[in-house]
Amino acid sequence: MSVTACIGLGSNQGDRRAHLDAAIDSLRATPGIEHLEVSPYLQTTPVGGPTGQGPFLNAAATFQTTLEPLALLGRLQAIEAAAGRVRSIRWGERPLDLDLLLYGNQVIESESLVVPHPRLAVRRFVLEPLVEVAALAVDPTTGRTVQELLANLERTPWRVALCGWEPDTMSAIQRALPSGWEGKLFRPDTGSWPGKPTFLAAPESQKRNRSGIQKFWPVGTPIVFIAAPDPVPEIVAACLAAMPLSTEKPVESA
Ligand code: A4P
Ligand code: MG
Repeated sequence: MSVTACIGLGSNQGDRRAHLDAAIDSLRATPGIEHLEVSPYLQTTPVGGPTGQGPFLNAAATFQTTLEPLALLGRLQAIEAAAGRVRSIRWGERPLDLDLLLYGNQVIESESLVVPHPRLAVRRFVLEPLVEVAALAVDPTTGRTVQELLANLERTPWRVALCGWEPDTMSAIQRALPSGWEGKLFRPDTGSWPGKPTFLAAPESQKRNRSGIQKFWPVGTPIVFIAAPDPVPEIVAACLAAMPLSTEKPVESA
């Protein structure tokens, strides 16, 4: 059966345009990949990783594929290797990075593959090209379309509600907040935040809490930070992953 997949492409080493062009050619020539559409290439400032890296050229592509997710990842990694990619420093310079962003509406969490890509929702350098080829594709972990995720990056969250009961939990979450955020304590057992939805705040499993985050993350309203007492680190990570922390802007289009 054929599935619509979306990938992100990036290069900040060597002849960046040639690396992206070659990757697109290799994908088009791959059996089991059809109807490939590619976005314009955007020059972007590096996010994370060692300082002193050159700017990236980023792009996105969407296609129909009959390859299973792991087979597709293997193909992407083979194309990266052919471009001379050697994995050393995380987020270091690379001639070619190919990330599987979306694979239909599947949620995959295995050791070697996490789909949707865990940082999809917070990365302008991914969403900006992706919106050009897959504006209406839905991220199954948030239920939001790519264009909604991108619009979400334009909003500056102005308030964060911390839910929970145990002081340790509260301080762990407060420590995890990026600087410049206003964190307020919200006690789900004593009332709701004015103008905010009522929270799902029971100390349920992580999955349940993730769906709570998604449910109470309406597009166009301030972000609500939801956490319950356990397991704290996973929930904090899930919350952070759902929030638009990215402020990076492309420096120019190329
Ligand atoms: N892996 C798990 N899920 C996936 C997936 N959905 N797609 C595993 C691809 N790979 C996935 O990836 C590390 C491991 O992740 C792989 O072995 C694979 O099994 P990697 O490509 O070796 O390492 P990486 O790319 O350095 O790490 P990562 O975590 O994928 O980095 P990101 O989050 O993709 O960030 N700034 C700008 N402006 N433009 C960029 O393109 N890219 C990064 C990389 C950082 N900053 C950037 C850019
Ligand atoms: Mg990668």
